Amino acid sequence: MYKLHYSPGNASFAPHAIINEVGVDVELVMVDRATNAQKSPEYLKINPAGRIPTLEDGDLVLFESAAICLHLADKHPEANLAPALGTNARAHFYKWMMYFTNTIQPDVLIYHYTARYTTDEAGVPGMKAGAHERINHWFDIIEENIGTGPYVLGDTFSATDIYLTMLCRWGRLQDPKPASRTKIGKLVELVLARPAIQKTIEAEGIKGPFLV
Ligand SMILES: N[C@@H](CCC(=O)N[C@@H](CS)C(=O)NCC(=O)O)C(=O)O
Repeated sequence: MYKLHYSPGNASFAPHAIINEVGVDVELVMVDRATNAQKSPEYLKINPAGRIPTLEDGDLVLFESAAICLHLADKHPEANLAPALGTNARAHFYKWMMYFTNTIQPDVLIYHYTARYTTDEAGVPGMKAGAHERINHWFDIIEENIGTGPYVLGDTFSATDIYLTMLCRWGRLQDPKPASRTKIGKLVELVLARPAIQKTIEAEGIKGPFLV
């Protein structure tokens, strides 16, 4: 049984959805962001970065959402959430996971938490506008480079599709919305139709349209 420290719709969403895709039991521990529980001394012992999520898997305590996703995909090969090691498909899988977590995610964080990234309050609107532009460009790159789909890796569903769907939710305030792009929109629709994803949305208590 896994223990996942989460907050609804946060970076814990992808690991949570993967756990549900795999079909194993999970104990969900809500991290109360209203009280900044992610910065409490107790939580910092398992996640020194003070961020959500953290996964406990027996003796293993893991932070960083993408790392948790990769670990879960590796641990449950029967769920086919990652292509075989050493294949070209696996290389593309790594590329997209890193692109999502390393290129898009930091700009989404800058967009949502702009004031944290500067000591110059007057520069906040400009920084936010810059992040907005870059995020749109990053999503355009996905749209133009994921091939014929319907998934990130072609006709095979993988953990990358779940991660991208989570990023589309975070980017829903963008103009245009990430999922308004043809291929991304179709992909996200397929992901959201999956029972495991619906189960995750329900378990996290996410109300209303996922992408609006
Ligand atoms: N690189 C980290 C970032 C996680 C992250 O930024 N989580 C946000 C929620 S989506 C968070 O913990 N925010 C609260 C805070 O930074 O205090 C990961 O992917 O796990």
